[in-house]
Amino acid sequence: MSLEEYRARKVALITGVTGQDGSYLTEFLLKKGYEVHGIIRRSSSFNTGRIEHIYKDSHEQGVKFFLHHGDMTDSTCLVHIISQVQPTEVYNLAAQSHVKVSFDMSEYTGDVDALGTLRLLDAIRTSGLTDRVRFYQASTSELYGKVVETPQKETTPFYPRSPYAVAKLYGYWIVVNYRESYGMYACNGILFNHESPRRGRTFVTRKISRAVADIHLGRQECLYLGNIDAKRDWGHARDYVEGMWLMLQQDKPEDFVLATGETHTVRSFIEKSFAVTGRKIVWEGEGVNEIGKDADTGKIRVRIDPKYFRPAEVELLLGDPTKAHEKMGWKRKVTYDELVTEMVVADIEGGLKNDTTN
Ligand code: NDP
Ligand code: GDR
Repeated sequence: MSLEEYRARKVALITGVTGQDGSYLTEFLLKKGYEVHGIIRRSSSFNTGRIEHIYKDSHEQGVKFFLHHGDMTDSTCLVHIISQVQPTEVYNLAAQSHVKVSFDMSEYTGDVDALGTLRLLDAIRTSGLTDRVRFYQASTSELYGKVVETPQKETTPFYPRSPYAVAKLYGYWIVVNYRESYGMYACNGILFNHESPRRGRTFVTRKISRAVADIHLGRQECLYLGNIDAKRDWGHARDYVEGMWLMLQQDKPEDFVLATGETHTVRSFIEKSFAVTGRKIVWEGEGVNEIGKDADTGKIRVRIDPKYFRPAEVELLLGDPTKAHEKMGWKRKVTYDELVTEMVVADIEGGLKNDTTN
């Protein structure tokens, strides 16, 4: 098969398909006419909640979405899946993606996020597809870590601040190395935080939106958080998966920052979320003794729990997406206010239905 015939098949392989981004990317690629293959981990509990609505039994007519069991720590299965699927595009989204957890599971995080990326790139080489596959790596604004320059862009030096970020630094450079060594079409998307109603429940935005919904529904009294003065550049995951795809449609492979160009504190996210339910939060006290009270009822709705502090914190992230805008025409569509509202409303509706997915 010629290269043109091979690429015209439009077959995508997604690692981390059961995650927040994997689910949005699958929807996006299916709409574009791709055949989509995803790698899922064997689990004794339910881990397909985010893709359940897309998945159809493979015996049905016209199915274009397929799942394969595998793991980023197992190169044999990665080689097997790549050889079998013969993808035109590979999106490496699988990761132990929780920064705080990476301090507790540092070796595992390195194995999955750093060496897992190497294993996947090597599986493509072993399968003889180096010059046929386009590769997307889920790199992260966590690479910037300690502030060296703001806003952060493609040329800003890295200063990772967690085992997660250090593992992702390896992932970033091994992708650059395979591009330069073997001429692979491989790109790093340096994505700033992106959220949605499908965000994992232990990430701060979803933790807040769920708690605000549960407080609104009378199911929870108080929300416990760590550093509420951290600042993040938060966008919507749906906008960011389009940017991932765009990176693989360019004439030559390059690395791109995707961000909104705005930054907000965790504190602001809390205030905005409560405002969606008509509540105003007023702050009293300082440091670990700070509390957030309901302005009308005086009830304490937010407290600080130092167990959520990180051994090293990333205080400020603010991205500059100019390159992505100028070269690919990418721009976020969903605003910060729209994101907060969508998440809180979805959690209220989910709570009303007793929805326990995600
Ligand atoms: P999630 O945590 O929601 O999803 C991670 C995915 O990786 C899940 O499908 C998970 O499977 C899978 N996974 C974890 N460990 C393994 C493993 N050992 N083998 C195979 N699969 C594994 O992350 P997001 O969707 O939010 O993020 C996607 C990627 O983008 C990640 O690499 C993340 O680090 C990166 N990123 C995310 C940003 C964000 O703001 N969301 C910003 C920048 C980068 P399971 O469902 O079974 O747990
Ligand atoms: P982050 O996201 O570390 O930026 O990584 P997270 O939502 O976990 O934290 C954001 C900020 O909120 C502060 N924080 C809390 N965080 C959590 N999770 N729980 C709390 O109770 C809490 N209280 C305060 C944190 O200290 C931090 O400053 C995410 C992940 O998706 C990574 O995979 C991705 O690479 C980066 O975004 C970009």
